[in-house]
Amino acid sequence: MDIKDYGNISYTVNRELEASVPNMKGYAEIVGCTHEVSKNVEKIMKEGRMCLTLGGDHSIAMATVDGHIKAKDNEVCLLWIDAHADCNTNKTTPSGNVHGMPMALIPYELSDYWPHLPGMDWHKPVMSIRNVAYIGLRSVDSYERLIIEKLGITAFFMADVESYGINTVVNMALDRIDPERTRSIHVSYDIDSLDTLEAPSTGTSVRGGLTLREGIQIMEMVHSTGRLGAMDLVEVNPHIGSEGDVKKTVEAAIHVILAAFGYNRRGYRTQDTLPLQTF
Ligand code: NNH
Ligand code: MN
Ligand code: MN
Ligand code: MN
Repeated sequence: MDIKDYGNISYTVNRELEASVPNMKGYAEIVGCTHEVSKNVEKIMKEGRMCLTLGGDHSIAMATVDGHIKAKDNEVCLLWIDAHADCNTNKTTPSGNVHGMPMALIPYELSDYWPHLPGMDWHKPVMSIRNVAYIGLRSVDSYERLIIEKLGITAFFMADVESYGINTVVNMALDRIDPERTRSIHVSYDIDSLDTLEAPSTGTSVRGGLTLREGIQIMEMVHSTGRLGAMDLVEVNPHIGSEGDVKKTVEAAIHVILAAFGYNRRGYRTQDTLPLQTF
C-alpha cells in the first residue's frame, strides 16, 4: 500500500476576524485552519488518493467534506459517527464550541440559518442532508433533535444499534444515503462515538456508546464497499486522562483506522501484501 504523510497543516490567522461572529469560540483560528484543510484534502484526493485527516477538533470536518466534494464533483455521501449530532448553529449552541456545529455548515438545507461568516467564502454547502447519516447518537441537544426530525435526517441512535445490531444499521444507513451505491463515502469519525470505557481521552465522553468491536465493524463494512474516499478521525485528546487512558484511546483509534484501510480481523490471505503494521 502506498501511504504518504502530508504532515501537519500550517496556516495563518487573521486576528481581526476573532470577534466578527458571536458564539463561535476560536473563530479566527478555525477559519484559517479549515481553509487550508479543505485545499489540502481536495488536492490530495485529486492525486487519486484516499485522504485520512487526524484531529483535533471536529470543526475540521466542514473542510474535509468540502475538499472531498470539490474533488469528487458533489458525488459524496457522509457517515457521521458520533455521540453528538454536531448540528448546532451559533444561535442554538449551548457552548459556543464550533465542534458542535460542522453538520449545520455542511448541508445546504441549513445554510439559511447562518449569518454571513467572514473569511468562509471558500466554503460551499453543496451537499444535501439526504446524503448524510448519523450512527451512535446519544447526546443530542433539543434544537438538534428538532433539526433532525424536521429535515428527516437519517439518524441511528444507540437505541437503534441496540435493536438492529451494527451490521444492519450500517447497511440501512448506506441504503438511505447512497441508494445507487455509486457515491464516494466520507466517514467523519468522532472517537467519542465509542464508549467511555474504550476511548476515555476525549473532551465530551458519553457512556453507553459503541463498543470497539462495533466501531471496527463499521469501518470494515465501509472498506468492503471499495468506495471509501476520505475519513476524519477526530477528538482524540492526549491531554485528558491518565497515561493508560491515552494509550487505550489511541489504540482504539488505530484499530478503527486500520479497519478503514483494509486490515482484516480474519488475518491476511497469503496472497495479500498489505504492509500495515499493528502495534
Ligand atoms: N452538543 C454540544 C455542543 O454543541 C456538545 C458537542 N460536543 C461534541 N460533539 N463533542 O461531537 O456544544
Ligand atoms: Mn473539539
Ligand atoms: Mn462527539
Ligand atoms: Mn463530533
